[in-house]
Amino acid sequence: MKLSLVLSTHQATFKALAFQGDFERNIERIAECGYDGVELAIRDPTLIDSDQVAEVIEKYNLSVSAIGTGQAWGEDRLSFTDPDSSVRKKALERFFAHINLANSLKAIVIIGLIRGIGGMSDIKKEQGWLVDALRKCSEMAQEKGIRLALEPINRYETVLINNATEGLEYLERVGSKNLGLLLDTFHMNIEEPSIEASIKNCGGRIFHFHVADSNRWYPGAGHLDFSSVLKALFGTKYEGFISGEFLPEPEAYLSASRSVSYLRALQARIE
Ligand code: LER
Ligand code: MN
Repeated sequence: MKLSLVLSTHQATFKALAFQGDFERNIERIAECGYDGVELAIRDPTLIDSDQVAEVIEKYNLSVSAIGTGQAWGEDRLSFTDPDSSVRKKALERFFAHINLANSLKAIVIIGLIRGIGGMSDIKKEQGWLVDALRKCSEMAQEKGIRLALEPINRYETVLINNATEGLEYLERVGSKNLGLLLDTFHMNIEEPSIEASIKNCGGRIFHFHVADSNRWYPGAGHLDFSSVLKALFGTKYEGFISGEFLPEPEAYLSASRSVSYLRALQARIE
């Protein structure tokens, strides 16, 4: 089981991030907690020096599990479904820069809220723009051998792709082998009739996995049955990272290290 933790390279308004602030110090602490990798939430790849980032991550023997792109929406309001075609174009250009960065860091690229929250125009139009953008992104990523992970996100954050079934429908419509799903236990707890059944149903289309408990604290701090969730995930032969995306509560380092101990103890009991 490979564990990673989401780390934002810059200050962000999104709160479910254990660490923010000094980059090297955070990488050091993530390694100390026993993680194998780090998921980098990056608003704009031009704001970072990718060689320097890679050097620091390598120094602490970590790898990059994935690149998160949601801050392009969260901070800059760029989305694939904005009614303004110039904004949609800018969102695609931004995502292409994320793909280029992922190429040098050997990571998956996440499609979360960069798709937009929907409801800004006719829903059919938005769905069409989204399929079109997903095709363009998959095509560009395919050329570089990069995999993309589309994340179903709960209804309180977007009306576009709330659950695993809708996620699978989009994969069908786009039809690219390098486009899969990112399942997040926090969203699944809200939207899926059965988290385990949905994991099983997505099977080999799961490219990345986010963990947070029912209250979006670290796994073990809420009422989700992670033993059963992990069993279902391992049952799909998933070999990717299990990435912690949770609130820094009661404190960043504590939440990060409690998540590792809890998940590793569960894994030992499952095997
Ligand atoms: C991002 O991975 C996520 O889970 C969303 O809740 C971001 O808004
Ligand atoms: Mn997530």
